[in-house]
Amino acid sequence: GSAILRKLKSDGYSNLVLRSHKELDLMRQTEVETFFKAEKPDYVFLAAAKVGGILANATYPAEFIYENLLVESNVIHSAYQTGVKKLLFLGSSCIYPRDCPQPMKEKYLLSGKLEPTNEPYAIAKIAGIKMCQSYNRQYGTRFISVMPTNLYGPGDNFDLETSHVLPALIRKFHEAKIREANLKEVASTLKSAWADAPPTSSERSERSLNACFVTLWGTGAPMREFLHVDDLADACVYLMNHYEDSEIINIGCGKDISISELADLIKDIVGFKGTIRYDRTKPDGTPRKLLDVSKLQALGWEPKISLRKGIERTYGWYVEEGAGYKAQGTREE
Ligand code: GFB
Repeated sequence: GSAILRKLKSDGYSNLVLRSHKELDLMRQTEVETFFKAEKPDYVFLAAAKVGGILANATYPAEFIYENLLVESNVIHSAYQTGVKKLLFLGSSCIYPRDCPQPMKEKYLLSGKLEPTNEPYAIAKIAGIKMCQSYNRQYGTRFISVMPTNLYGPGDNFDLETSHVLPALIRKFHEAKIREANLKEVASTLKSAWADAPPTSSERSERSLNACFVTLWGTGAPMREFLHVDDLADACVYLMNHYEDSEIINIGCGKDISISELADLIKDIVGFKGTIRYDRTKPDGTPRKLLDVSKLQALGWEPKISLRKGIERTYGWYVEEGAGYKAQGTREE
Protein backbone atom coordinates (compact mmCIF):
# COMPACT_ATOMS: atom_id res chain seq x y z
CA GLY A 1 0.00 0.00 0.00
CA SER A 2 2.68 2.52 0.92
CA ALA A 3 4.65 1.69 -2.24
CA ILE A 4 1.55 2.32 -4.40
CA LEU A 5 1.06 5.63 -2.60
CA ARG A 6 4.71 6.61 -3.31
CA LYS A 7 4.22 5.72 -6.96
CA LEU A 8 0.95 7.67 -7.32
CA LYS A 9 2.48 10.74 -5.69
CA SER A 10 5.61 10.59 -7.86
CA ASP A 11 3.43 10.30 -10.98
CA GLY A 12 1.63 13.48 -9.94
CA TYR A 13 -1.72 12.02 -8.90
CA SER A 14 -3.56 14.18 -6.40
CA ASN A 15 -6.89 13.87 -4.61
CA LEU A 16 -5.73 10.71 -2.85
CA VAL A 17 -8.13 9.45 -0.20
CA LEU A 18 -6.17 7.80 2.58
CA ARG A 19 -6.94 6.28 5.97
CA SER A 20 -4.59 4.58 8.36
CA HIS A 21 -5.53 1.28 9.95
CA LYS A 22 -6.22 3.18 13.18
CA GLU A 23 -8.60 5.59 11.45
CA LEU A 24 -10.55 2.96 9.53
CA ASP A 25 -10.80 -0.70 10.49
CA LEU A 26 -11.63 -2.49 7.25
CA MET A 27 -12.95 -5.49 9.19
CA ARG A 28 -15.87 -3.36 10.42
CA GLN A 29 -18.61 -3.41 7.79
CA THR A 30 -20.45 -0.30 8.99
CA GLU A 31 -17.25 1.76 9.20
CA VAL A 32 -16.32 0.73 5.66
CA GLU A 33 -19.79 1.53 4.30
CA THR A 34 -19.79 4.94 5.98
CA PHE A 35 -16.32 5.70 4.59
CA PHE A 36 -17.24 4.76 0.99
CA LYS A 37 -20.55 6.65 1.10
CA ALA A 38 -18.84 9.79 2.43
CA GLU A 39 -15.76 9.74 0.19
CA LYS A 40 -17.11 8.09 -2.99
CA PRO A 41 -13.67 7.19 -4.37
CA ASP A 42 -13.39 6.61 -8.15
CA TYR A 43 -10.46 4.17 -8.09
CA VAL A 44 -9.58 1.72 -5.32
CA PHE A 45 -6.33 -0.21 -4.72
CA LEU A 46 -7.15 -3.04 -2.32
CA ALA A 47 -3.70 -3.84 -0.90
CA ALA A 48 -4.86 -4.22 2.70
CA ALA A 49 -4.48 -7.78 3.95
CA LYS A 50 -3.34 -9.86 6.87
CA VAL A 51 -0.01 -11.17 5.56
CA GLY A 52 2.98 -13.08 6.88
CA GLY A 53 5.66 -15.66 6.17
CA ILE A 54 5.42 -19.41 6.20
CA LEU A 55 5.44 -19.77 10.01
CA ALA A 56 2.91 -16.99 10.65
CA ASN A 57 0.57 -18.61 8.12
CA ALA A 58 0.94 -22.00 9.78
CA THR A 59 0.54 -20.60 13.33
CA TYR A 60 -2.39 -18.21 12.86
CA PRO A 61 -4.57 -19.85 10.16
CA ALA A 62 -7.84 -18.61 11.70
CA GLU A 63 -6.68 -14.98 11.69
CA PHE A 64 -5.44 -15.27 8.10
CA ILE A 65 -8.73 -16.59 6.74
CA TYR A 66 -11.08 -14.52 8.92
CA GLU A 67 -9.43 -11.11 8.59
CA ASN A 68 -8.81 -11.39 4.86
CA LEU A 69 -12.33 -12.55 4.09
CA LEU A 70 -13.79 -9.65 6.07
CA VAL A 71 -11.55 -6.97 4.60
CA GLU A 72 -12.12 -7.99 0.98
CA SER A 73 -15.87 -8.61 1.41
CA ASN A 74 -16.39 -5.20 3.02
CA VAL A 75 -14.27 -3.25 0.54
CA ILE A 76 -15.43 -4.99 -2.66
CA HIS A 77 -19.11 -4.81 -1.71
CA SER A 78 -18.92 -1.13 -0.68
CA ALA A 79 -17.01 -0.33 -3.90
CA TYR A 80 -19.91 -1.85 -5.87
CA GLN A 81 -22.57 -0.06 -3.80
CA THR A 82 -20.99 3.36 -4.21
CA GLY A 83 -20.23 3.03 -7.93
CA VAL A 84 -16.42 2.84 -7.82
CA LYS A 85 -15.18 3.14 -11.44
CA LYS A 86 -12.40 0.59 -11.07
CA LEU A 87 -10.93 -1.52 -8.27
CA LEU A 88 -7.63 -3.41 -8.24
CA PHE A 89 -7.49 -6.39 -5.88
CA LEU A 90 -4.09 -7.75 -4.84
CA GLY A 91 -4.00 -11.54 -4.57
CA SER A 92 -0.91 -13.70 -4.13
CA SER A 93 1.09 -16.34 -6.01
CA CYS A 94 0.11 -18.87 -3.30
CA ILE A 95 -3.36 -19.14 -4.89
CA TYR A 96 -1.86 -21.63 -7.36
CA PRO A 97 -1.70 -25.37 -6.61
CA ARG A 98 1.29 -26.64 -4.60
CA ASP A 99 2.45 -28.89 -7.44
CA CYS A 100 1.62 -26.48 -10.23
CA PRO A 101 3.53 -26.77 -13.53
CA GLN A 102 6.23 -24.05 -13.64
CA PRO A 103 6.18 -21.23 -14.56
CA MET A 104 2.61 -20.83 -13.25
CA LYS A 105 0.13 -19.54 -15.82
CA GLU A 106 -3.03 -17.71 -14.80
CA LYS A 107 -5.14 -20.57 -16.17
CA TYR A 108 -3.77 -22.98 -13.50
CA LEU A 109 -5.90 -21.35 -10.78
CA LEU A 110 -8.02 -24.03 -9.02
CA SER A 111 -6.43 -26.87 -11.01
CA GLY A 112 -5.07 -28.75 -7.96
CA LYS A 113 -4.54 -28.92 -4.19
CA LEU A 114 -3.06 -25.90 -2.39
CA GLU A 115 0.11 -25.80 -0.24
CA PRO A 116 -1.06 -26.74 3.30
CA THR A 117 1.10 -24.17 5.16
CA ASN A 118 -0.85 -21.27 3.62
CA GLU A 119 -4.13 -22.83 2.48
CA PRO A 120 -6.42 -20.60 4.64
CA TYR A 121 -4.72 -17.45 3.32
CA ALA A 122 -4.83 -18.74 -0.26
CA ILE A 123 -8.53 -19.63 0.03
CA ALA A 124 -9.30 -16.11 1.30
CA LYS A 125 -7.39 -14.60 -1.64
CA ILE A 126 -9.17 -16.93 -4.11
CA ALA A 127 -12.48 -15.79 -2.59
CA GLY A 128 -11.43 -12.18 -3.28
CA ILE A 129 -10.74 -13.03 -6.94
CA LYS A 130 -14.07 -14.80 -7.27
CA MET A 131 -15.87 -11.84 -5.68
CA CYS A 132 -14.35 -9.44 -8.22
CA GLN A 133 -15.27 -11.74 -11.10
CA SER A 134 -18.80 -12.37 -9.80
CA TYR A 135 -19.51 -8.67 -9.27
CA ASN A 136 -18.24 -7.93 -12.79
CA ARG A 137 -20.51 -10.63 -14.20
CA GLN A 138 -23.66 -9.77 -12.25
CA TYR A 139 -23.31 -6.01 -11.79
CA GLY A 140 -21.05 -4.98 -14.67
CA THR A 141 -18.34 -3.55 -12.35
CA ARG A 142 -14.68 -3.13 -13.43
CA PHE A 143 -12.82 -4.99 -10.69
CA ILE A 144 -9.43 -6.45 -11.70
CA SER A 145 -7.30 -8.96 -9.77
CA VAL A 146 -3.50 -9.05 -9.89
CA MET A 147 -1.32 -11.84 -8.48
CA PRO A 148 2.04 -10.62 -7.19
CA THR A 149 4.95 -12.94 -6.54
CA ASN A 150 6.90 -12.81 -3.19
CA LEU A 151 7.48 -9.13 -2.42
CA TYR A 152 10.15 -7.26 -0.44
CA GLY A 153 11.29 -3.69 0.15
CA PRO A 154 11.14 -0.76 2.56
CA GLY A 155 8.35 -0.89 5.14
CA ASP A 156 8.41 -4.69 5.25
CA ASN A 157 7.91 -6.71 8.42
CA PHE A 158 11.33 -7.69 9.85
CA ASP A 159 10.00 -9.69 12.82
CA LEU A 160 11.88 -13.00 12.82
CA GLU A 161 8.84 -15.11 13.68
CA THR A 162 6.22 -13.63 11.37
CA SER A 163 8.13 -12.13 8.41
CA HIS A 164 8.81 -13.51 4.97
CA VAL A 165 12.20 -14.97 4.15
CA LEU A 166 13.91 -11.97 2.55
CA PRO A 167 13.48 -9.44 5.38
CA ALA A 168 14.21 -12.21 7.92
CA LEU A 169 17.55 -12.94 6.22
CA ILE A 170 18.50 -9.26 6.01
CA ARG A 171 17.97 -8.96 9.75
CA LYS A 172 19.63 -12.26 10.63
CA PHE A 173 22.78 -11.49 8.59
CA HIS A 174 22.93 -7.91 9.85
CA GLU A 175 22.70 -8.97 13.51
CA ALA A 176 25.23 -11.78 12.94
CA LYS A 177 27.66 -9.27 11.39
CA ILE A 178 27.39 -7.15 14.54
CA ARG A 179 28.00 -10.23 16.73
CA GLU A 180 30.98 -11.10 14.53
CA ALA A 181 32.48 -7.63 14.99
CA ASN A 182 31.87 -7.74 18.77
CA LEU A 183 33.52 -11.14 18.99
CA LYS A 184 36.65 -9.85 17.27
CA GLU A 185 36.80 -6.97 19.73
CA VAL A 186 36.35 -9.27 22.74
CA ALA A 187 38.97 -11.65 21.36
CA SER A 188 41.54 -8.91 21.05
CA THR A 189 40.96 -7.68 24.64
CA LEU A 190 41.12 -11.28 25.91
CA LYS A 191 44.33 -11.99 24.07
CA SER A 192 46.49 -10.88 26.97
CA ALA A 193 44.31 -12.76 29.48
CA TRP A 194 44.71 -15.87 27.35
CA ALA A 195 48.49 -15.54 27.39
CA ASP A 196 48.72 -17.69 30.57
CA ALA A 197 45.98 -20.20 29.73
CA PRO A 198 45.14 -20.03 26.03
CA PRO A 199 41.97 -21.83 24.93
CA THR A 200 42.45 -24.93 22.83
CA SER A 201 41.78 -24.52 19.14
CA SER A 202 38.57 -26.58 19.40
CA GLU A 203 37.33 -24.33 22.25
CA ARG A 204 38.14 -21.34 20.14
CA SER A 205 36.39 -22.57 17.04
CA GLU A 206 33.37 -23.64 19.14
CA ARG A 207 33.11 -20.11 20.56
CA SER A 208 33.40 -18.36 17.24
CA LEU A 209 30.97 -20.79 15.61
CA ASN A 210 28.33 -20.03 18.23
CA ALA A 211 28.61 -16.33 17.59
CA CYS A 212 29.19 -16.37 13.85
CA PHE A 213 26.51 -18.37 12.16
CA VAL A 214 23.08 -17.69 10.78
CA THR A 215 20.30 -20.27 10.95
CA LEU A 216 17.86 -20.55 8.06
CA TRP A 217 14.64 -22.50 8.06
CA GLY A 218 14.10 -25.68 6.05
CA THR A 219 16.60 -27.10 3.56
CA GLY A 220 17.46 -24.05 1.46
CA ALA A 221 16.29 -25.95 -1.64
CA PRO A 222 12.89 -24.26 -2.33
CA MET A 223 12.84 -21.87 -5.26
CA ARG A 224 11.23 -18.43 -4.97
CA GLU A 225 10.77 -15.41 -7.22
CA PHE A 226 11.17 -11.96 -5.63
CA LEU A 227 9.91 -8.56 -6.74
CA HIS A 228 10.70 -5.18 -5.17
CA VAL A 229 7.56 -3.37 -3.92
CA ASP A 230 8.35 -0.31 -6.03
CA ASP A 231 8.23 -2.49 -9.15
CA LEU A 232 4.96 -4.00 -7.91
CA ALA A 233 3.50 -0.52 -7.35
CA ASP A 234 4.60 0.52 -10.84
CA ALA A 235 2.85 -2.55 -12.30
CA CYS A 236 -0.33 -1.92 -10.26
CA VAL A 237 -0.67 1.66 -11.49
CA TYR A 238 0.12 0.49 -15.04
CA LEU A 239 -2.58 -2.20 -14.88
CA MET A 240 -5.11 0.17 -13.32
CA ASN A 241 -4.63 2.25 -16.47
CA HIS A 242 -4.24 -0.53 -19.06
CA TYR A 243 -5.95 -3.75 -17.94
CA GLU A 244 -9.70 -4.34 -18.17
CA ASP A 245 -10.14 -8.10 -18.04
CA SER A 246 -11.89 -10.09 -15.28
CA GLU A 247 -9.24 -12.82 -15.65
CA ILE A 248 -6.39 -12.64 -13.11
CA ILE A 249 -2.96 -11.39 -14.19
CA ASN A 250 0.43 -12.32 -12.68
CA ILE A 251 2.99 -9.72 -11.57
CA GLY A 252 6.56 -10.95 -11.24
CA CYS A 253 10.00 -10.76 -12.80
CA GLY A 254 9.93 -14.26 -14.32
CA LYS A 255 13.17 -15.41 -12.61
CA ASP A 256 13.58 -17.45 -9.43
CA ILE A 257 16.44 -18.50 -7.15
CA SER A 258 16.85 -21.07 -4.38
CA ILE A 259 16.66 -19.96 -0.74
CA SER A 260 20.32 -20.96 -0.29
CA GLU A 261 21.36 -18.79 -3.28
CA LEU A 262 19.31 -15.95 -1.83
CA ALA A 263 21.11 -16.42 1.50
CA ASP A 264 24.53 -16.25 -0.23
CA LEU A 265 23.50 -13.04 -2.00
CA ILE A 266 22.24 -11.34 1.19
CA LYS A 267 25.30 -12.54 3.13
CA ASP A 268 27.51 -10.91 0.50
CA ILE A 269 25.54 -7.63 0.43
CA VAL A 270 25.49 -7.36 4.23
CA GLY A 271 29.17 -8.33 4.49
CA PHE A 272 28.84 -11.22 6.93
CA LYS A 273 31.77 -13.67 6.88
CA GLY A 274 30.49 -16.53 9.06
CA THR A 275 28.64 -19.71 8.20
CA ILE A 276 25.04 -20.66 7.36
CA ARG A 277 23.17 -23.49 9.07
CA TYR A 278 19.78 -24.99 8.25
CA ASP A 279 17.07 -25.85 10.78
CA ARG A 280 15.35 -28.76 9.07
CA THR A 281 12.60 -28.92 11.70
CA LYS A 282 11.12 -25.82 10.02
CA PRO A 283 8.95 -26.24 6.89
CA ASP A 284 10.11 -25.68 3.31
CA GLY A 285 6.62 -24.94 2.00
CA THR A 286 5.96 -24.97 -1.74
CA PRO A 287 8.95 -26.45 -3.62
CA ARG A 288 8.83 -23.83 -6.38
CA LYS A 289 6.75 -20.71 -7.08
CA LEU A 290 7.65 -19.04 -10.36
CA LEU A 291 5.02 -16.97 -12.14
CA ASP A 292 4.50 -17.01 -15.89
CA VAL A 293 4.55 -13.29 -16.66
CA SER A 294 4.04 -13.46 -20.43
CA LYS A 295 0.58 -11.89 -20.19
CA LEU A 296 1.98 -8.87 -18.31
CA GLN A 297 4.96 -8.59 -20.68
CA ALA A 298 2.62 -8.64 -23.67
CA LEU A 299 0.93 -5.55 -22.20
CA GLY A 300 4.31 -3.81 -22.24
CA TRP A 301 5.37 -3.91 -18.58
CA GLU A 302 8.84 -4.95 -17.30
CA PRO A 303 10.38 -4.69 -13.80
CA LYS A 304 13.22 -2.18 -13.40
CA ILE A 305 14.91 -3.17 -10.12
CA SER A 306 17.35 -6.12 -10.16
CA LEU A 307 17.37 -8.43 -7.13
CA ARG A 308 20.85 -7.28 -6.02
CA LYS A 309 20.00 -3.57 -6.35
CA GLY A 310 16.65 -4.12 -4.61
CA ILE A 311 18.23 -5.94 -1.67
CA GLU A 312 20.97 -3.30 -1.39
CA ARG A 313 18.31 -0.59 -1.21
CA THR A 314 16.21 -2.53 1.28
CA TYR A 315 19.25 -3.25 3.46
CA GLY A 316 20.09 0.47 3.40
CA TRP A 317 16.54 1.27 4.50
CA TYR A 318 16.68 -1.36 7.25
CA VAL A 319 19.92 0.03 8.67
CA GLU A 320 18.65 3.63 8.52
CA GLU A 321 15.04 3.18 9.62
CA GLY A 322 14.08 -0.47 9.83
CA ALA A 323 15.39 -1.35 13.27
CA GLY A 324 13.17 1.33 14.88
CA TYR A 325 10.27 0.74 12.52
CA LYS A 326 7.17 -0.87 13.99
CA ALA A 327 6.84 -4.30 12.42
CA GLN A 328 3.46 -4.63 10.73
CA GLY A 329 2.88 -8.28 9.85
CA THR A 330 -0.73 -7.23 9.72
CA ARG A 331 -3.05 -5.08 7.67
CA GLU A 332 -1.76 -1.96 6.03
CA GLU A 333 -4.11 0.48 4.39
O1 GFB B 1 8.95 -16.18 2.63
P1 GFB B 1 8.41 -17.38 3.31
O2 GFB B 1 8.14 -17.26 4.75
O3 GFB B 1 7.07 -17.86 2.65
O4 GFB B 1 9.46 -18.59 3.14
P2 GFB B 1 6.60 -18.74 1.39
C1 GFB B 1 10.07 -18.92 1.92
C2 GFB B 1 11.09 -20.02 2.13
O5 GFB B 1 12.20 -19.51 2.87
C3 GFB B 1 10.58 -21.25 2.90
C4 GFB B 1 12.55 -20.42 3.90
O6 GFB B 1 11.10 -22.42 2.29
C5 GFB B 1 11.22 -21.04 4.28
O7 GFB B 1 11.40 -22.27 4.99
N1 GFB B 1 13.24 -19.70 4.99
C6 GFB B 1 14.55 -19.90 5.36
C7 GFB B 1 12.73 -18.76 5.81
N2 GFB B 1 14.86 -19.14 6.41
C8 GFB B 1 13.75 -18.41 6.71
C9 GFB B 1 13.48 -17.42 7.71
O8 GFB B 1 14.32 -17.06 8.53
N3 GFB B 1 12.23 -16.86 7.70
C10 GFB B 1 11.27 -17.24 6.78
N4 GFB B 1 10.06 -16.63 6.81
N5 GFB B 1 11.50 -18.20 5.84
C11 GFB B 1 4.46 -17.39 1.83
C12 GFB B 1 3.05 -17.72 2.22
O9 GFB B 1 5.03 -18.59 1.53
O10 GFB B 1 4.54 -16.59 0.69
C13 GFB B 1 2.17 -16.57 2.18
O11 GFB B 1 3.08 -18.34 3.49
C14 GFB B 1 2.38 -15.66 0.99
O12 GFB B 1 0.88 -17.06 2.15
C15 GFB B 1 3.84 -15.40 0.70
O13 GFB B 1 1.77 -16.19 -0.14
C16 GFB B 1 4.07 -14.64 -0.58
O14 GFB B 1 7.09 -18.19 0.10
O15 GFB B 1 6.89 -20.19 1.58
